Amino acid sequence: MAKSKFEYVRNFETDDTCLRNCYIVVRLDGRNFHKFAEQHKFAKPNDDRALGLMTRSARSVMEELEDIVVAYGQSDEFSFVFKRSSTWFKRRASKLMTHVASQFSSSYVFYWKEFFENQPLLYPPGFDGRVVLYPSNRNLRDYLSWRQADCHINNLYNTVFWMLVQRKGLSTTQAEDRLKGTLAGDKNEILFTEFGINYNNESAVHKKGTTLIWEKRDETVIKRTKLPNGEEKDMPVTRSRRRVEAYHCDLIGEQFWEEHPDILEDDN
Ligand code: DGT
Ligand code: MG
Ligand code: MG
Ligand code: MG
Ligand code: MG
Repeated sequence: MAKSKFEYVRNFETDDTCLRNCYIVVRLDGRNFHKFAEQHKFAKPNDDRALGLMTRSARSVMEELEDIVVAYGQSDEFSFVFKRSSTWFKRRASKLMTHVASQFSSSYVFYWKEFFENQPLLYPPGFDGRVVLYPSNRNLRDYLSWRQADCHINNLYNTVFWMLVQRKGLSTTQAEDRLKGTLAGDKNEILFTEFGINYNNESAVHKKGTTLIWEKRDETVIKRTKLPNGEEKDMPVTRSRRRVEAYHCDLIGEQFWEEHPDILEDDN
């Protein structure tokens, strides 16, 4: 095809190919969700409808896009990890990030009603995205550990904070002052002695966030099958199906990675 004289403008595009052999992580975060949560009356500190919708949207990202091996979400954020050897969109950072962000955002709106039956969506939410490359399994695991530690720290803080406000009637400023300088142990102690709450028994989704991975499951369906003698018969047929499974488990220790050895590719 003949080139037009305008064709040269293509050379202004910059190369944003992600370095080979690295895990590509795309992290999305809700834009100004402090306000979004207020306006849509999210429960405090954790709204299970909101968390469910985040997870549903992340599932759609994994199912619709290629090569995402694990995703981790908490609060208004979700991280998506592309497999090391992915060549999807020639590893172009902008393509990967924008596909993730747009698929997630449209899903968030599309599935809104399934989670918020009586709460209308008041305005279109947005999500920012960033791409980070991790060259080793250790770095990638430390990245996920960092996000999960963040989930834990915030959830412990928010759980005590809202107990002090909602149950004890403290103002938000008073609750802030009360918690200033406290360590995790102090917060656990306040929860236990003042509210009879053992933090360990709080729900796993709130403490650990949500991890999505692909799993193979055998699925048996009954199928009408033609026998060699021409007769038809209902026969069970078992197929191995890949589906996205959600976990609310610890990612920091070894166990999860030992139980799911297919997520990471060997370092070398
Ligand atoms: P950004 O990300 O810089 O545009 O600003 P924000 O406001 O999204 O800040 P961020 O992402 O650091 O913090 C997340 C906000 O979302 C935080 O203010 C609390 C809110 N949020 C997230 N999940 C829940 C929830 O389940 N319940 C409530 N009440 N709020 C939530
Ligand atoms: Mg922020
Ligand atoms: Mg945010
Ligand atoms: Mg956030
Ligand atoms: Mg196109």
